[in-house]
Amino acid sequence: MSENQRRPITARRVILLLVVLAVLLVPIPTFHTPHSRDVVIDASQFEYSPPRLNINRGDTVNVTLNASDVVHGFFLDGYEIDSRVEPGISQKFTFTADRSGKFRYRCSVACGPLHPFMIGELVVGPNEPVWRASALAVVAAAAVLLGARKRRMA
Ligand SMILES: [Cu+2]
Repeated sequence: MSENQRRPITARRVILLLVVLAVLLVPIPTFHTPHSRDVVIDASQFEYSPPRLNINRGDTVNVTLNASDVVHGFFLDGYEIDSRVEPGISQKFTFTADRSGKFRYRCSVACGPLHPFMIGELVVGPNEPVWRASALAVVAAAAVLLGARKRRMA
């Protein structure tokens, strides 16, 4: 190859090189293995603490339910979990967060005038490492396709 046949360094080539370097150098995360999560929920007139739970899909959730004043209930929409808790006597139950989305938990025992407003929210989200691995795979595929197209055009 003579001097005047050398390919010019284009912005596209630099980007392709950077993408390839990113794919090679950024460590590929291991896929999320479901975890076991221990959660303590305190029920009192007329709220749950915490009012919102964020859980990764696939996780096993071990709930300890406490009541600090009167008898309360805990009904989790979408998972059909119903529990009743008396003050001083904790209730424990376990479920697998196998459905993504937002689910309300609400009191299922008439505990006072504002009982209908005793509501919390469970958010079952996707696993972030899975999304990151998928994004890296897409970037790698795009780099391969761009490289193939460049070679065809050359
Ligand atoms: Cu209630």
